[in-house]
Formats: sequence, C-alpha cells, structure tokens
Amino acid sequence: MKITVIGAGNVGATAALKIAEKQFANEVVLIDVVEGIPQGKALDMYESGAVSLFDTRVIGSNDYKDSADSDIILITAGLARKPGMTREDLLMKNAAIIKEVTSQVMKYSTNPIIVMVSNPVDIMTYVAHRVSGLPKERVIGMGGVLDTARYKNFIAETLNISMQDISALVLGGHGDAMVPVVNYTNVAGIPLTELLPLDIIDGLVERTRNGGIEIVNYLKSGSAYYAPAASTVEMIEAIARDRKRILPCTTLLDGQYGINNVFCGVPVKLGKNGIEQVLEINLSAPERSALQRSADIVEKNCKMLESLFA
Ligand code: LAC
Repeated sequence: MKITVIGAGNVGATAALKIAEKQFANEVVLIDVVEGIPQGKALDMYESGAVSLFDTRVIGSNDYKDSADSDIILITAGLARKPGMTREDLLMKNAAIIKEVTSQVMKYSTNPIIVMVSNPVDIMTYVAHRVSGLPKERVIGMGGVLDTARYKNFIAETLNISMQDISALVLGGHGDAMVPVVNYTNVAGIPLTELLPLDIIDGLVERTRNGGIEIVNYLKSGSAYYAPAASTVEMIEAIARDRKRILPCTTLLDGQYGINNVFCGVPVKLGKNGIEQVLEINLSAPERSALQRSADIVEKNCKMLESLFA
C-alpha cells in the first residue's frame, strides 16, 4: 500500500503522520511545490518512527514522479480560507491548482483512489473526477466526516457524555448549507430528540454549520487541520483496510436523493474499491429540500468552472 499526500501544509502533514503511525501503508510520500518543506517534514516524521514505533517509510519530494504507482492519493494542495472568506471564494484559484495536481498525479498512477480535501471540497472533487477520468467510485471528497465529528463533539460536550456513544450524520455539500440530520442522530441508540430540547439541538446544528469558520476566526491565517486530518485518515484507513465503513462522503450522485450528476455528501460504504455503495435514507421534506439546496449551490459553482476545461 502506497499513499501519496499532495500538499505538505498543516492538513497534509498532519494526515501523513497519522497514516504513518497507523501502519496500514508501507510508504507515505509527501509532495509539495515548496523546496525542502516536504523533504524536511517527511524526514522528521520518519525519524519519529523510532519513538512512536512504526516502520512506515515516509518520503518527501517536489517531484510527482515519486508518487508513481500510488494506491491512494490524498489531495490537500491549495489556498486555505482566511477570515471573511467563504469556501466558495477559494473556488477559482484552487480549481486551477487541483486541475494541475490531478493531471500530474495521473501521469504516474494508473488507477489510484483520489481523496480530496482541498476546498471548496465538493467542487474540487468534481474537478479531480473530470480531469482524472477515473470512475466516480474512485474520486471521493472529505466533508461529511469532519462536519459529523464537529456535530458529535458539540453534542457530547452539551450532554457531558463520551463522543464515542454518538451516532450522527451530516449530509450535503461541505458548506454553510450542509444538512445535519437530527432524526438520524442518537446516543447509544436513544434519539437525540429525547435527550435535548429542540432549541438546544438547533443551536448545535447551527454551530456545526459554522464549525469551519469558528476555527478560522481563531487562527486568523489558516483554517482547521487536526479534525480535518483525523477525518481524512478515517476515510483512507477504511479504504486501505477494506473496512466497509459507512461514512458520509462526497460522491457523484446519479439519481439518488433525486439529485443528478452533482457531487454531494451522502452516506457511502468505503472499502478497497473506494465507494462501494451509496446509501439512500429516508429524509423529511425539509431535509430533502435542504439537501437539494446544498446540491444546487455545488452545481452552480461547478458550472462556473467551464472555462477551466476549455
Ligand atoms: C473546515 C474547512 C477546512 O471546515 O473547510 O474547517
């Protein structure tokens, strides 16, 4: 198992280290355009193996050739959000970067699985899918796992219980229109609505929607990376170990939920073939229209990129 991480910034480097520590890959290659940074970070991580006790080879490089024959390629390259910037503001700049990165990695790996993290993630997943020509099962966006992690964290803190006992789901695009599904949220099987009044739940849902910007506002120059990296590695581990995990991920819908030809976050089964199944759950009418609204925003933004593919 060889995993390449494109982008040696905070998300890329944190994810690379977690992958190395978890030992489900033989080799992790960290690639970045900045000279010395991927080499230095990779060597530093590799040396930590003597203390953290892993033998995963970690290599840093500025050359896409070193990504050759990767099984999984994690793309984190691009600009991060600054205060006052929406994920969509990043659209044009990052789309051009993702187009270039995708065509470079596809020169050296024939049938990789691409996991996209760069924002706006649903749209960047579309760019990678379009440029790579890979089947839709092999181009997956990370959004829902992170949003669900934040939602669970806020619930656990409010109820003063373990995060481990919460099962929850956030659907839709990884943007302000995301759809935390309250009816599918439970604590050890107990519906959340039996444990918290609706106005409190509404507050947690709202905080989840703004979870990314809450961190951006603290950091000022940069966005979240610990929870994004942890969420990404959960997806990659499910694929690498063929775990068949059910996780909310961004995938190209073709009719499910009444949405056609748009990348959107929904529950999927993740295994060695990437997305092995899209699960369609019953949604209330307001949840369904919220999901549609979120997908419409993604679709509109994707259409703005036509000139990129001319
Ligand atoms: C977030 C950004 C990275 O949600 O999208 O934190």
